[in-house]
Amino acid sequence: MTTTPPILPTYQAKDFKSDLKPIWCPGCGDFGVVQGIYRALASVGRAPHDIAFISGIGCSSRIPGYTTAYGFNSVHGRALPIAQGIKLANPDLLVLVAGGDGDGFSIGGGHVPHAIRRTLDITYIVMDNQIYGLTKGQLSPTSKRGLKTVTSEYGSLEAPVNPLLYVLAYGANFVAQGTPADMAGLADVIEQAIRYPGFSFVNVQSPCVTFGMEGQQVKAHRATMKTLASINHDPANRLAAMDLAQQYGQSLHTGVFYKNPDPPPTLDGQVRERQRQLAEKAIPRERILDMFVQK
Ligand SMILES: Cc1ncc(C[n+]2csc(CCOP(=O)(O)OP(=O)(O)O)c2C)c(N)n1
Ligand code: SF4
Repeated sequence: MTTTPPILPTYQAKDFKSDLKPIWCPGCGDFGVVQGIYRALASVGRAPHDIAFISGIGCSSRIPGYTTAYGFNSVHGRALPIAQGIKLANPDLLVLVAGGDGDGFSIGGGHVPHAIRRTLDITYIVMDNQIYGLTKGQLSPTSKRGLKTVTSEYGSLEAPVNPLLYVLAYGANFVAQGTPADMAGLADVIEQAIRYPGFSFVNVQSPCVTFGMEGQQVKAHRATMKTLASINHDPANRLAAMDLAQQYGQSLHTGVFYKNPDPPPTLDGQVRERQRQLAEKAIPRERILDMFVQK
């Protein structure tokens, strides 16, 4: 007897769009980022109810509400630890994390190395606009030296954080950059990041047209961006990726900087395996504390 294979549901980008109307300023790069996420999720093909989308606080962190996934617009700088807890509690979920450069590399910067070294299977998308947008234009960790803002009337005296180099230096296994000026390229790197088994990082150059640097607009990226494929970059070469990442702030390279072809085991996978092994030993719950008694 032949069995008919099950018909798997297919999704379109519109299935991930919620009824909530974004309140971002007209022209904000984040409009393009959410479109890129819809497209990537449609290609990955997981149901909206199988996705947990966690963000911090900021204009960009509103993004989960504009999708049909389960969302948590959480606490400034704390999206990564919350997302890791969710993934450990329910490893079957597809877990996405998003927020601004301030959320991720200022107040939340201390969480990034730990998410990288644990390498849970989650995807972190940073909307990097080099400014604090929600709070009306203060210096952010990625603001250029010399930038004049409401908190740096005479120009910033501080050097910016380089998010690409930061995550590569801490050993991230998947690192990419995109821009809403290239929607197909952005959707592609987000899809690759989601499919990568482990912590994956996508930096999106997402202009803040209201408080950001002068002339910073999505259409301006079209003229300056350069795809890594066009310069024959080998994404398996970590040192070459670090070399290119040093051009952050001067050149807009898009595509996959680094993809470790031999991903290490994920923490969620290892915890699940250990739970399985311990379940085989069938240690009664009431005896678990005895294991910690000094011999
Ligand atoms: C603990 C805490 N500190 C400060 C704030 C104020 N605050 C809200 S959003 C934000 C920064 C927003 O910038 P960014 O994360 O880069 O996101 P954007 O708005 O630019 O997308 C700050 C400082 C807060 N909400 N909570
Ligand atoms: S303030 Fe800037 S980051 Fe916030 S919605 Fe407006 S353009 Fe976007």
